[in-house]
Amino acid sequence: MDHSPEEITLTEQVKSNAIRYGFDAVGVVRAEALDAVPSHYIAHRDYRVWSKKTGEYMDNARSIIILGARVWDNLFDVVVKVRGHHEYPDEWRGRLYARRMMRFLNQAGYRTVLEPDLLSKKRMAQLAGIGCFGKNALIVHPTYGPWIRLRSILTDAELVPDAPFEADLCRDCEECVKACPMGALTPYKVDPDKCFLGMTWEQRMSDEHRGTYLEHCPSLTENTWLMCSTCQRVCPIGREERNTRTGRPPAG
Ligand code: B12
Ligand code: SF4
Ligand code: SF4
Repeated sequence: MDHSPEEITLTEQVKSNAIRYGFDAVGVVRAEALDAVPSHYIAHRDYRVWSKKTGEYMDNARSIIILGARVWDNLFDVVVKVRGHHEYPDEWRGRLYARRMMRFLNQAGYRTVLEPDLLSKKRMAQLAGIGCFGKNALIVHPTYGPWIRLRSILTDAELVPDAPFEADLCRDCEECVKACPMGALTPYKVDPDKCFLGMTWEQRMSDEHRGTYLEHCPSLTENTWLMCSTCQRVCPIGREERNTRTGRPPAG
């Protein structure tokens, strides 16, 4: 499909702004291309539903901007207990960056929907060329490995789409599958009933799992702890890049 000079310029602006606003990766998918993927079942702790189509979030949606933010520190995998429910500070960060992008598009006259949650972000990221679908069932970026978190914006702006990511970066590696303490991974698939993240608190703290759970999801303060990231830690892709952020130098 041919794109007008205005669409090409707008896409370039969206991409350079994404980096300026705080993201580390950005890609574009046509709404039509995502809708062409058959719906799938989403099994989450809090809901079990079928994925939706873009039209259920916006009339005449044209494009999806998928945005990746690197997670190079344990801080980004923190969960906070807030008045009986759980919140994820890294999500606050990603949404803050994404709102900057929405403001830019809204001021240019386009409509936007932040985080249409029942559209597959992993599928968007693969279709937008951000990375491959790994054996850990996560998107693996060629430089950052699985250490990115995804945010998305649906818009009626016509943008130039990226080419899908076709290569399989995993090849014959299976480190994540072997490392999962719950046996939740088979290549390219996670069993949400076995993964710690998909379990209820009661299941995690049962006599059967408590010890392993506390080892892989250690507490930080009275109300915060880390999500399990064992299947990401063993991944050779992006490990070096993660280690380049060294933090504060030692005193003296
Ligand atoms: C539900 C959910 C879970 C469930 C798992 C359900 C599942 N089967 O994926 C639970 C609670 C267990 C979970 C755990 C985690 N999650 Co989660 N989760 C989600 C959520 C909300 C929906 C995912 C979903 O729809 N799953 C259902 C499956 C069937 O859908 P899907 O995998 O997207 O569907 C497509 C692919 O499976 C594809 N496909 C299937 N096989 C293959 C094979 C190949 C080769 C290809 C190309 C494609 C392909 O086809 C499907 C249709 O298009 C997304 C956010 C979102 N709204 O998308 C985050 C999300 C996927 N989670 C994420 C993360 C980081 C995690 C955790 C690491 C926890 C954490 N620290 O946040 C763990 C990792 C567990 C693991 N190894 O997968 C990130 C992934 C980032 C990345 N790099 O990919 C997301 C995108 C959240 C975010 N905003 O960044 N999660
Ligand atoms: S997050 Fe932990 S429990 Fe879940 S699949 Fe990865 S290693 Fe297994
Ligand atoms: S650990 Fe190996 S198999 Fe798993 S996602 Fe990384 S490269 Fe792929």
